[in-house]
Amino acid sequence: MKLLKLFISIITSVLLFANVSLAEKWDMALAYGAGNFHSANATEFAKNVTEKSGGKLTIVTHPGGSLFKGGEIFRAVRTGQAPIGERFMSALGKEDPLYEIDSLPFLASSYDDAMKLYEASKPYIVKSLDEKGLVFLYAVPWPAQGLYSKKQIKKVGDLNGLKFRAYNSATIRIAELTGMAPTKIEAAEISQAFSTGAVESMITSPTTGKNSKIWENGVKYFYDIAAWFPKNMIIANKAAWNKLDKATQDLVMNQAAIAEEKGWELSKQGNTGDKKALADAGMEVGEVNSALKKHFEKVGATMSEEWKAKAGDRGAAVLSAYK
Ligand code: PCA
Repeated sequence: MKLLKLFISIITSVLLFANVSLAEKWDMALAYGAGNFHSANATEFAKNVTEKSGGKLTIVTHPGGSLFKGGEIFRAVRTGQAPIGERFMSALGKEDPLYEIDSLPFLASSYDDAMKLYEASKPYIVKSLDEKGLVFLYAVPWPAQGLYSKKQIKKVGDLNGLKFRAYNSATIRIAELTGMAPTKIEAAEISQAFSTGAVESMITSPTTGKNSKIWENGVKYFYDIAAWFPKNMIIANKAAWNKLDKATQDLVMNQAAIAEEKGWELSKQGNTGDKKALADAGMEVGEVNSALKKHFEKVGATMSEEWKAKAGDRGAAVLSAYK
């Protein structure tokens, strides 16, 4: 009898221990506000994984940079301070120029091309992340990037000297090549930067303009140049990943694929809906004239050459797979 009791107690502790070690909780770092479609989509992904994992993995999202700011998320996930997070891929050019491919102006200026470019670059990006101890889960583009300005832009010279809000090296380079004065500012600080007069123009999606109620900060013009479709990517720390059993890893990957498809769809909806929202709020939404368009295309061509020189053989391989 004594032996039986001992046996039961050992089995119970082993089971309890096993249960504890199998139940993981992941805090997910998101840079953009809770109302943004990327954050909403990630929250849905987290909820689905949590519900379907049978208690093995709980993912809790922290939008709006509340756990880590956008600029800190890549390192936080890499070092395991956050097991999972979302990062704007093309801000990571210093880590690997391949991550910048979706911010090269006019390389892909439709959703179909953006998807082709994604497919061509994905194997290299997944491998590069893997080498840094990261597991790639999914990526979703922002709507087409357009030019916002407080002043009307009628000719190339109107860009000269404009205080320009940049979000990565590519947008800084565009500013340099068009005579604007760039300052890097996180999406969360856009409204403040425009209202204080720190900046007066930027290139970003209709979504980010809408989310920051940009019309309330003196910005009157949106030029739909559809220059590129930059992506956010969701990455996990590999050590955290390796703690999950195979079934849970499969579940996460399946839900990631579902979230990716939904995210692209939401992005497409935002690409039309959010432009309409800018117009409804009283902004002038239109195109740039052909001289300006040519000017931006020239800038894009210069940047492509510069990028090719940085990205070497892997860059060339992606571009030839894309074309
Ligand atoms: N919004 C983000 C990145 C690209 C976009 O459309 C931003 O402006 O920071």
